Amino acid sequence: RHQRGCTVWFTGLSASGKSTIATALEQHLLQQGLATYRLDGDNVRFGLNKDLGFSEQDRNENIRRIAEVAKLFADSSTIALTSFISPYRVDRAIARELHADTKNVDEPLPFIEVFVDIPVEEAEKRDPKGLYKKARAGEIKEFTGISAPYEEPEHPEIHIRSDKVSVEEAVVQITNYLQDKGLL
Ligand code: GGZ
Repeated sequence: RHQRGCTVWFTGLSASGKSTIATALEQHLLQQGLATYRLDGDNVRFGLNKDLGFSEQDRNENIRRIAEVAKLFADSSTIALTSFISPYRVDRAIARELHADTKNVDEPLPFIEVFVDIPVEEAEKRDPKGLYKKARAGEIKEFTGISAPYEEPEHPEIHIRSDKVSVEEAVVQITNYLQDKGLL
């Protein structure tokens, strides 16, 4: 049977574990022989979106472009995994609507929002890159969770408490969901 594409959209604070979970999920899917592609800061913010910073407007455009690219991957029957903070509800709604829109593709593409939920205090304790520390010191402006908003998803398809479950458990939670929906 031919693989169906979809977009698994991770959202959460810096240091919430989005990229770690997305990478583990990618490994799992590749081992199953499934086509998958991960979009994250390293391959998008330094390339396609290198003209964008972290103002509200730039984040809107960052997310819009990522959603368009993820949709193309999904349309090519690939499982697209996106791992960006995507702090604004309206931007995630636009990404979702884009996947439902069939103007430029044959059929609606499934969009699965995964909220990687961690209290900001826990993310700040982790602070693997020292960014929260810099944000507190005022060296980074408009830092999500400190001096810029993070609007929590109200109805994500999947909710992961990343300070309470292991990466492996999170991967199982997501693959169970995808299996239930006939996407694996
Ligand atoms: C939030 C920032 C900022 C500001 C640089 N606010 O932990 P990281 O380093 O590797 O992940 C963060 C990443 C966020 O980029 P996104 O493209 O995911 O953001 S958004 O979806 O809001 O457009 C962090 C780093 O970039 N970073 N400055 N001010 N994170």
